[in-house]
Amino acid sequence: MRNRFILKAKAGPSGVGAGVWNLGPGGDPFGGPTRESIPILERLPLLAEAGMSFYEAHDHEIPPADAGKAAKIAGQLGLSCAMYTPSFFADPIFKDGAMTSNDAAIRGKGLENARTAVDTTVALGARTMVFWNGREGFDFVLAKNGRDSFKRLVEGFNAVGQYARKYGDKVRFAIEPKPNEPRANMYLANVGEVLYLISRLDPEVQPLFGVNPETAHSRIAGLDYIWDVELCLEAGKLFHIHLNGQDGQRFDQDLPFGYTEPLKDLALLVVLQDAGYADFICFDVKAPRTDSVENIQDILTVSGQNLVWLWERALAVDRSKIEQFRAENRPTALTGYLASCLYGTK
Ligand code: GLO
Ligand code: MG
Repeated sequence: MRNRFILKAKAGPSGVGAGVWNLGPGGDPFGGPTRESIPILERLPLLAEAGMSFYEAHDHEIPPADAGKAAKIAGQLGLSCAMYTPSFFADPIFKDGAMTSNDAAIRGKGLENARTAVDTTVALGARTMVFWNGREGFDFVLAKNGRDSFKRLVEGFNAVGQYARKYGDKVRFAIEPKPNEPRANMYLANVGEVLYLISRLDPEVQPLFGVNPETAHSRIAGLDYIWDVELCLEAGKLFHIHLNGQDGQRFDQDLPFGYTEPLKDLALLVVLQDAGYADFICFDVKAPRTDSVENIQDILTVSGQNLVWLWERALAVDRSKIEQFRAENRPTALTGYLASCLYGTK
C-alpha cells in the first residue's frame, strides 16, 4: 500500500478523498464497459491503496442496507466517509429531474430519497451530504416553468433542511453546480446561482446549506474556478470541494487534477491555504476507458501526487511578492512569478 497523500499544514482534515464511482468500468455514451465492474465495496480497499483517506458514495452505490458493512470495511482500512449523496439522475424515474420534475409524485419520491440519504449520511459517519443537480434542468424550452422549478428547489431544500435539523450540527448540505450534461441546460448551473438559491431558503435552514464547487464544472461553463471558489469563501459557503481537470469547453472529462491547468491549480491552492480552508478536498475524476483494470488507480495516484506537489509549491509562494505585483499593477509579471514557483528549480 502506498502512503496516504497528506497536505502539509492544511487546516482540518489533511488527507484527500475520492468517489467510489471514480473507479467505474469505463463505459461512455458510445460504448459499453471496457473492463470488469468492480463491486462497490471492493473499491474501498482500492481507494485506500491509492493513498486516499476518504471515500464518497451515492445512495445507489451504497444503499442504506449496506451502510453498516461499508462503515466497517472503511474503518478497517482507515478510510472515512467525506460525503454521501442521493442520486437524482441514475433511476429512470428521475429522467426529468427529481425536485424540479413536473410530476408531484416524483418530487415526493426525490424528497423521500433525500431524507433517507440524510439518515445514511449520519450512519456512515459523514457530516456532509452533497446535492448534485444531475437532471434538474431542461432540454426543450418551456418543457418546465423555470420560476416554478426554482420554487420547487427552494421547497425541496427547505424540507430536507428541516428534516436534518433533528441531527443538530451533525449533518449539512453542499450543493454542486454544473452548467450542462446530462441536461442541455441545468438549473443551479454555477456558484452564483447556488448562492442565490441558498439566499432564498428559510432562515432556519440556510446555515445548513453551502456549495461544493467542482473545478471542471466551472471550466465547462467557461468560468474561472479560482473566482468561483473565492466567491464561495466570501459567502462563507465553501463546504466541500471537488478537484479534477477539464481540457476546454467540451463534454465532462473528469481528468486527473493538475493535468490541464497547473498554474491555475497552484493559484487555487494559494487561495485555499490563505483562507484556512478546513473542510474536505476530494477528487471527482474518472478512470478513463482506455486504462485497464490493473491500472484503474492511476487516475487517483496521479491526481494525488499532482495535488501534493502543487500544495507544497503553493505553501512556498511568497505572498508578499503577490502583494507587490498587485501594488505595482504588474499582472503579467505576477503570472511569471507563479510560473517560477511552479517550474523554477530554486
Ligand atoms: C458529475 C458530478 C457528480 C457529482 C456526484 C456527487 O458531473 O460531478 O460526479 O459530484 O454525483 O454528488
Ligand atoms: Mg462532482
